[in-house]
Amino acid sequence: MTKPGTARISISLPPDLLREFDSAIKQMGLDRSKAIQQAMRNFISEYRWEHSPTAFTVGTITLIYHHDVRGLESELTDIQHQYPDLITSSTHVHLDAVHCLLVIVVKGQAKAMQSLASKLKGLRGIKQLKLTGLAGSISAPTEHIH
Ligand code: NI
Repeated sequence: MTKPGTARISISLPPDLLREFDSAIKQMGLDRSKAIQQAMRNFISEYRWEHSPTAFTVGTITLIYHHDVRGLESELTDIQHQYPDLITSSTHVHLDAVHCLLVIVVKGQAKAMQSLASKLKGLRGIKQLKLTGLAGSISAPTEHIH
């Protein structure tokens, strides 16, 4: 899509909500159109993420763990090796003497991401884990075949 064009809409909403919205987007440096577009994309993305487990999506799994828990690092690696097509890259940051941050970038089906995240979450020594999926941001690979 090179020139998407523009559609104009008119909406009704409570004045208080509009005031809060305008105040928030002003702090973010966004105009109403840009802010509503982002909000709509997030809304759609969230819906698809929850209702289309087979949808093609991108996301990240971010976790903080204790690196000195025996066997944990090798279990983390073993589990990631079960998802070679899903994982595109990962970054490891040594946070302090005992904590590590691992960010895994994933691309594929939502249900595969959820499966990977839940396997990692179950390991002893994981302090926090967050899966963020951004459904609808990109096309599934098969759609690129003409
Ligand atoms: Ni580390």
